[in-house]
Amino acid sequence: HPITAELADALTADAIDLLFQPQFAAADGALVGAEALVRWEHPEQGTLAGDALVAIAQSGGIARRLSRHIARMALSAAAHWPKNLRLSLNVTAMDLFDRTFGEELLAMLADTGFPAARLTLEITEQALVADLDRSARRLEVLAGEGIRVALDDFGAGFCNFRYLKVLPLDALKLDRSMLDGVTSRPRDLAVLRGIVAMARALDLAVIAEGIETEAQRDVAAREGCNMWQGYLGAAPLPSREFAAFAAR
Ligand code: G
Ligand code: G
Ligand code: MN
Ligand code: NA
Repeated sequence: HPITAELADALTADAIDLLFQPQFAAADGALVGAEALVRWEHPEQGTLAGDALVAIAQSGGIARRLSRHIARMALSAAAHWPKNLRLSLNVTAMDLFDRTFGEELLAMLADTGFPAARLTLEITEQALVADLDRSARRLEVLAGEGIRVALDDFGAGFCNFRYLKVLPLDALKLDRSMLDGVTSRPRDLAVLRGIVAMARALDLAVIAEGIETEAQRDVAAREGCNMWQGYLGAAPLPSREFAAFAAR
């Protein structure tokens, strides 16, 4: 497949971009960290985002290479951030099932000097379906090193509550569809309330994503979400712009 060869070339040429979307504390609006989001500016196809890139890499047998490249870029950038800021990194099922990914991640933390305690791995529900017990074991090793784990896209797609029982989770990241209607539809608000109550009972932090309006942010904060992320605060930013944003 030609595009997988192009992606391999782009990795070699260091031509893959990593953006950082700010995340804020709900209580006072303070910047608390950023999520790394990968992008590839393809000459003909335009901007390819994370999902597309991961799919191309998987079909070309270079998924491991892409994951390592992203992790290294993200940790290298985050190592220069103010010491109070956290990094969130998306990981796939393949990353979790790959025995060496965890070891390499820990080695990259050591190399870059970014502390494990300031790293959060965002895992999607979909990513776990293949083998939940194996995912749990892999994550427990990383959690033992101080890395936090957030269940991403919660409330969208395939949602299995067994994940909440067996995975070493620290946070739930609510899919933006969970926040869409909270300012206008009582049912949507009731669902948000229920999820936040459940998260509290499980001692999980809650992060609301896709926050686009002040009204949404205010509801999220009032209902007990701990953090939020979305265009209201900032779009995903190139590394230098994020550093400037963090310095303000
Ligand atoms: O901002 P964007 O449209 O790229 O994000 C879409 C989705 O792509 C994210 O929700 C996430 O699931 C995935 N994604 C983005 N960046 C990464 C990445 O660095 N690694 C992986 N595995 N997935 C990513
Ligand atoms: O991996 P995750 O699903 O958390 O990635 C966040 C996704 O949501 C990325 O695709 C990012 O570009 C996108 N995004 C971030 N903020 C907003 C927002 O306020 N509105 C919408 N519609 N999308 C957002
Ligand atoms: Mn994510
Ligand atoms: Na998400």
